[in-house]
Amino acid sequence: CEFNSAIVRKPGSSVVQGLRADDRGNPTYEGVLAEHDAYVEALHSAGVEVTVLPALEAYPDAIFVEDPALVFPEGALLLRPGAETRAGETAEVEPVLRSMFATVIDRPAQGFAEGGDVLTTPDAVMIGLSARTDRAGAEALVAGLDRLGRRGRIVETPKGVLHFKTDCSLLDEETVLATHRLAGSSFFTGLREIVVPEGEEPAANALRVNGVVFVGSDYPRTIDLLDARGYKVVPLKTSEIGKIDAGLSCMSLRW
Ligand code: CIR
Repeated sequence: CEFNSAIVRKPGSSVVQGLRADDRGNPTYEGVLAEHDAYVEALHSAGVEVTVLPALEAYPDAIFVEDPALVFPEGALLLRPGAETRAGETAEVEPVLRSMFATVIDRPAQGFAEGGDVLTTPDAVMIGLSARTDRAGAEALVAGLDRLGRRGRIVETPKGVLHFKTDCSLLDEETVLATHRLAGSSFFTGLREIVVPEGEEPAANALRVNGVVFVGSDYPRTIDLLDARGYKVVPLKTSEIGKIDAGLSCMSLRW
């Protein structure tokens, strides 16, 4: 949960065509831009140095930089997104990562994995199998993590859930915030679980950065709950990016 650096990508106007499981209408470009700006500002305020990459009109989902790569202080790994329209995003972020990291592990020859399916805990890097991350991709990722000296562990993303981290986030070294459908799974043994209140499931994709936790401002009961547990919550608006299935972890790569 301690980060000095982050990469984000400015939204292009094509972002309104981003992928979504249920269509609740397009987000507005101005709305996404405002939410993105506030997010970058919040990262700055949390003490993170943010590199802002230029917009990529050809890839509507490219602001979700978390998905085509995975980064750690010791190196970066290139991934192959399982969403066809997002496959080209890896090549766009690759030169940036090569300029910033001494070690960059190449994209594996086969299999799919997206960073949204990856939750780093003190014990292991958890990789959730999903419609975007298959077994071959997850296994290749475990091998790549091994080269960085990290242990990967393959788990299941609940059915019908976009990414593993759609339903959980790490609040500190001992605590995970999770939806009811994920909490109580055997995945989080050794971690304390805080369950998001029913009806506020998307709040589970929170983001702990240094001393604070970013939480969607549409989820007041989750905010109160975390507040009562002693967390310093920074509420951030996610109503527009939420229409394209995004939460707070997906808009940055952090290390
Ligand atoms: C997608 O479906 O790929 C995007 N519309 C949302 C990606 C969200 N990514 C993430 O949570 N890591």
